[in-house]
Amino acid sequence: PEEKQETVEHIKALLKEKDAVLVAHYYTDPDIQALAEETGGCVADSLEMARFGRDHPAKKLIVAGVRFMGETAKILTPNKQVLMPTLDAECSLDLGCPPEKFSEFCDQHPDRTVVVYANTSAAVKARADWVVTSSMALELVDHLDAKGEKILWAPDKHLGGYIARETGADMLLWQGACVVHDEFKAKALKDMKALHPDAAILVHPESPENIVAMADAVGSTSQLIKASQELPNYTFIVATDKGIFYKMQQLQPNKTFIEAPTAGNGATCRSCAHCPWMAMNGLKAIEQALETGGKEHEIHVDPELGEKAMVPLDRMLAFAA
Ligand code: CIZ
Ligand code: SF4
Repeated sequence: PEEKQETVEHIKALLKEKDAVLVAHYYTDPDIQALAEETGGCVADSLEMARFGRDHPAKKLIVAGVRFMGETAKILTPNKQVLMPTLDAECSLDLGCPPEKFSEFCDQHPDRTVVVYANTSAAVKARADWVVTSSMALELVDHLDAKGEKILWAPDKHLGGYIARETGADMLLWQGACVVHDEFKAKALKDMKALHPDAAILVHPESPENIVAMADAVGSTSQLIKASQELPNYTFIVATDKGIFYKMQQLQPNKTFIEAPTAGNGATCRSCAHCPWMAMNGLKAIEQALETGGKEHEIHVDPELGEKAMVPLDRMLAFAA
């Protein structure tokens, strides 16, 4: 704990010295979220992270999250230096949607408007008409559907399926999935609910359909945090990355939050309900990124690709505004 406090103090000093600000996702380690809050940075979902990074005056952004979040920051602010605790923090949705294959898929369906989730590479975004996050995807698809547009959606099949069911839009789905959310199990969730009959179930729509079907509230990370404040329940079973408990518990200290089960027997495990790539972000890595600022930490996006990807990202931010 003493060593941790030293690291925290050192990071605080480095942030000032280097004119840097820490932007952290809700799924990162609680220590990182607390540090971002204490130093005037932000703790948010990927939409809010993008907006905050773009609008903040600091010269450097330290993005604690996974690679697409750092890339998005770089695309939106090419003149800022964007550093990440580690460049190895991937995302199974991004990995499961390689740009060449995706481009072929788009070529086969030229009549469809291409809508991609923010959890994609810069090259996939560059091929898209729209980028969305889970906090505004429903609204945007509803808007496009009302104009009579047919949609090609990538990469998350569960999120895409959820949006198609909710909006009735014609959506052709890329078959990607998140390694974390895909693991929630309906039978075990039913057993858990029987043990906590008064609990409300909160579900991120990257989860399978049978999990979404059991939810009292479905939504993005920020929407689930809001639901945890607004619903009258005192116990919540939460089907998303457990990093989110930091913010939920902070806002509602008298409520109890339980991880939704990921194994068939209802047991939970250390690595379940937590993204292995988000877990690669640590205080030491942040300290090192700030100290060296070097190539092991800096995000680069090919400028030409970045310019193309900026178009649907700007559209996203304008639509969500
Ligand atoms: O699962 C993710 O990566 C999420 C929820 C990202 C986001 O939109 O904040
Ligand atoms: Fe990607 Fe899933 Fe991790 Fe989010 S939780 S970054 S969607 S692998």
